[in-house]
Amino acid sequence: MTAINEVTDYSRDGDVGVITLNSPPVNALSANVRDGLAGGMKAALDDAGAQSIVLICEGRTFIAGADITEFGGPQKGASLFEVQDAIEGSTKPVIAAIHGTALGGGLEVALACHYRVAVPSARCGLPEVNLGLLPGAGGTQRLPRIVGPQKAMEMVTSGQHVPAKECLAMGLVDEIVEEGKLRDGAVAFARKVVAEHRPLKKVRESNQKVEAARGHPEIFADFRKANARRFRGFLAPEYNIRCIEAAVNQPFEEGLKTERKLFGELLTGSQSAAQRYGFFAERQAAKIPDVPDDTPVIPVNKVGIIGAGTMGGGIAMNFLNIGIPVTLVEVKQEALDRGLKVVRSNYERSRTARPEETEARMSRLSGSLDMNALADCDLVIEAVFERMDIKKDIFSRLDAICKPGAILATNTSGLNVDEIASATKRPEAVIGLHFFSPANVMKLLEVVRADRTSKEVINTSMKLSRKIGKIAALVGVCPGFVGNRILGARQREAQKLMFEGAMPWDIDRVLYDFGFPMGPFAMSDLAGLDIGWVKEKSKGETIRDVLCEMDRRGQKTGAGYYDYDENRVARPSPVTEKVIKEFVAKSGVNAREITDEEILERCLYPMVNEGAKILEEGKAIRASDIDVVWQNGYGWPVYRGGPMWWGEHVAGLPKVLERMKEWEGRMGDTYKPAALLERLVAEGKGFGG
Ligand code: T1G
Repeated sequence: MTAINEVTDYSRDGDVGVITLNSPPVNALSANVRDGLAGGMKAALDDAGAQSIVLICEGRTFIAGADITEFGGPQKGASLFEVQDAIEGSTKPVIAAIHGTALGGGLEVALACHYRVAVPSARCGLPEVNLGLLPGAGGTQRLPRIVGPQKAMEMVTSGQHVPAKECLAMGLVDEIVEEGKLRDGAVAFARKVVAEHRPLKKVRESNQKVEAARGHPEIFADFRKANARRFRGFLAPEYNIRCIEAAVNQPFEEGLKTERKLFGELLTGSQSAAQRYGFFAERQAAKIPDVPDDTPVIPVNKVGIIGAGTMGGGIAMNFLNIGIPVTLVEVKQEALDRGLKVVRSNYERSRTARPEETEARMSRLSGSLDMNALADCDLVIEAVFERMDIKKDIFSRLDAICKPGAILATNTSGLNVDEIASATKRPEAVIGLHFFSPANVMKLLEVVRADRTSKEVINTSMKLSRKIGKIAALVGVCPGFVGNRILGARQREAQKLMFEGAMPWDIDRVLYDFGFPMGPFAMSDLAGLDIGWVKEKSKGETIRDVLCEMDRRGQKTGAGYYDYDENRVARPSPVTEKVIKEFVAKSGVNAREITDEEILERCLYPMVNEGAKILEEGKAIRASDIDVVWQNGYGWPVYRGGPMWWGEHVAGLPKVLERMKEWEGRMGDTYKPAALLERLVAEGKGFGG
């Protein structure tokens, strides 16, 4: 065995040369790995005893892409194109041996090889679109030549990781070898290629599938139309489609040039910068500075949930999905029956669970009217009404019932977890696990650390959240935690702007065009304007009161802020406009013209400011955690990074501060700039330091 460099070695297995990469954690195509590949190819081609070459990786996965940390930095080492040309131009067959995930540049390296083999558990994909990019090393030109333009478009615009079995069916891999025996399987396959004199298959030369699509521009038009809603606001999906079009309409080398040009445009754009930031922010959020990764984890093999309502049922599904039995506790039989029935219908409606899986999961779900049924649970999650007295009563009873070492969690969306913990003699076991509705779908989990929560309970909760497929962010105890607290700042401004002359549909349009899935007023109409509204007590004190008194309670009554047609399509309402104008006039406020720019600034800058307050109070570890919360729980468009990233890199903190001060002067200390914001601007720094 020859060490090519610190991450690559070359060895021979009989008459097969083997290039082995070993660059943890995911063999990303760093300069070292590229140099290793170039050196390994040279060694194999110079090795007269090697008749074929296998490229394989140590560790958890085959190459999982270009090294994202190198983007934007100076180009070092061999270029990826040189490496690919050496592989594709090799006079000896080169076989990629795939395990784990061959992604992005990793799959592009494999596509430059003459053959690919994989173990059954392997997956392949070109997920660059999730980073606001496109496959920039020939992937958009080689993939459609193997799987056809339609499938290629689906893969590069979804970023899906395609299982090996499907890759074999599509011709993306040539053979599935035995799990755990990848090297042997690949070497045997390489020998077969030589023994059967199989050609040095260059994907770039297989034009049949792209030529067949030539003269059928409807393929692309239909695809764009079918996905317009999903791609709204994103640049990368469209750029990916253009590259596949180039693969169909241009010769390979020309297509490569188109790909490189479009790749360069995306790489230097703000959308990709935001999405790359998001990639690392998600992984950073899992790291708690004072809770080392090796802090003991409490085994969670049985979960109890109190409250079988919408949240309780959705939460239960997360654990049932990963094989953990759940007991749902309710106070009344019909509420329990209803809760269990909803879980079953959720599974039956969902496309993710096959009937036998639904039965398996439902068999792990039990119900009880007796909280004592939770005595041997490792984790109990309370998901009942947001009333402190009810929660404290439940926690004091759980304290008496649950075994030592059990985690007692509350799903409150903003109540004081320290106070809830004070109802027990084991506050170190109490934590907030704030799921978002629908809890079996929404990715975000706010893990709320109370003053006395132990590090074991925190580490267990963070690790468990990953197991149930959630993106967790650790937050501190304060009203509304991180997500709802910042939402409060935006909602407050939206209401105030309406009071100053802006119409709800103008405010919604500005936020929708910014990239939010829906504006605050359309959201209120969807949820129902009468949440928390009491008819008997209503005195028309707010615009919402007046609308509710007029039975305009939202989509469910066909009218709220908007009017809705029979297909629930919203239209600005002359009735609401009249209500607002009369209300504003009656309150003596001089309504004024408000520009879209002011609406955007007024809705978003206070969010940045509130985020800064959260950071200075230590209620979030880092600004990127706040962005992870807003991207995964509140619809902040990922191509805009998050309120903190956007505030710093797009709006600019000096501008945010200037406006906050201007508004403080004009409208009072609700707009008082956070001390952290003042300091960072004074020091010319950002939230990342
Ligand atoms: N570059 C640099 N670091 C990476 C990386 C990458 N491509 N992928 C993962 N990491 C780090 C990650 O930050 C974390 O670090 C550790 O590896 C484990 O990751 C030219 C332009 C492979 C499915 O988009 O999807 O190729 O936090 O926690 O859950 O066309 O990582 O431990 O310090 O996510 O097991 C295209 C990105 C790049 C794949 C593994 N490739 N990675 O998931 O572990 S662009 C991707 C993933 C490109 C070319 C273009 C996942 C994974 P740390 P992890 P995991």
